[in-house]
Amino acid sequence: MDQDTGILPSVDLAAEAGRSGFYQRAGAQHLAPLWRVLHGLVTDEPVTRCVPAHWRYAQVRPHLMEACRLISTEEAERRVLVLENPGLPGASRITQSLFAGLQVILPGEVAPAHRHAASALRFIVEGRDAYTAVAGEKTRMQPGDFVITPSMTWHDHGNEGSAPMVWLDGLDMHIVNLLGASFREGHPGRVQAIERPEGAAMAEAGCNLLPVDQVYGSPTSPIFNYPYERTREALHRLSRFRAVNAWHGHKMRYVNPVTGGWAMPTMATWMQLLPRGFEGRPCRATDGTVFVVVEGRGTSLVGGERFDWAPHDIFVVPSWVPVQHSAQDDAVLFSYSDRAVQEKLGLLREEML
Ligand code: 1HN
Repeated sequence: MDQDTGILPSVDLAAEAGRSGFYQRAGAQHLAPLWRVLHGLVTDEPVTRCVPAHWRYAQVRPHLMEACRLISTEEAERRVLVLENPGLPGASRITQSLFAGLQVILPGEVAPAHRHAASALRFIVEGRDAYTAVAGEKTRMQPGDFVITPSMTWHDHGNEGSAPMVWLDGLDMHIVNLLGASFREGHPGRVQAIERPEGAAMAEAGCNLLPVDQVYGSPTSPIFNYPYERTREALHRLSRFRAVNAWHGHKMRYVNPVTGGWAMPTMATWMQLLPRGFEGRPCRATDGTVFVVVEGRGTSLVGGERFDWAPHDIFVVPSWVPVQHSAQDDAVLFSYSDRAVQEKLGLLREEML
């Protein structure tokens, strides 16, 4: 098979010249021969141009700070540097299906309110006390927090702290766009009205209790900030009594407390603790996955590549590429992928090697 065209091996290439007139005449009627593209459309195994990649935060950060000197949040709407997969330049993709970017907001700045069909996750990298407001409620964000903006909810951000705030934005707009389902609206005001006290969502749904008179219609978790303080404590407590998983260390998934399913309908999210000296076994899965290093140092072998990572680094494991983690210190990794979609469609495959 020709890797680029997907032409079938059974097709006689010498005979193809004699068919070119037919291809032209059929093409004029917007008809094309499947046998020239079939194996590129339906591949034996996952084929993606997405490659393993690693962004060292020490090398990324100066560019974020330079962007702050060059453009305001007002002008940019969102001051984000896109993490472009090197195999997919210009596509605003970190995996085949997902977006990742690093957003920076300076003290006193506001990122104006808007809403869109794409869902977003924020994973806080550095800084303290910037807020995001989602559907009428504010939450202040701290490093390691996992924050959700559900589809079509108004959201604006502001930095009321004293230092630049940086977070990773993960979005599913490529999935939304694939389906032709994109909508976006700017808010008539610069920021939305705040209608609920800070902490309301956590009180309603974050304590293993749900109000008896609440009806849940959204496929997204009602918790929109999963604070690192609580996540970290859960992982460390778990690690004291529970056997370590040979592939993942101590790995937990973020759940929607209403359904027990993923916190978001499209993007699956996890946090894992790799105890000091952990030497993981390799595994692979069909969901290309983005990792953010929260704490500690370690190494991940991704296909043939070796990534030696440190706090705030980001790396990506493409679909079906084996990955194997090891940790020098107690290390904590956040990750997200399109697994929530793949599971719903019955497409997910995973191999523990
Ligand atoms: C967006 O709305 C945000 O709201 C961040 O902070 C990144 C990347 C692409 C499209 C929309 C935000 C985004 C985005």
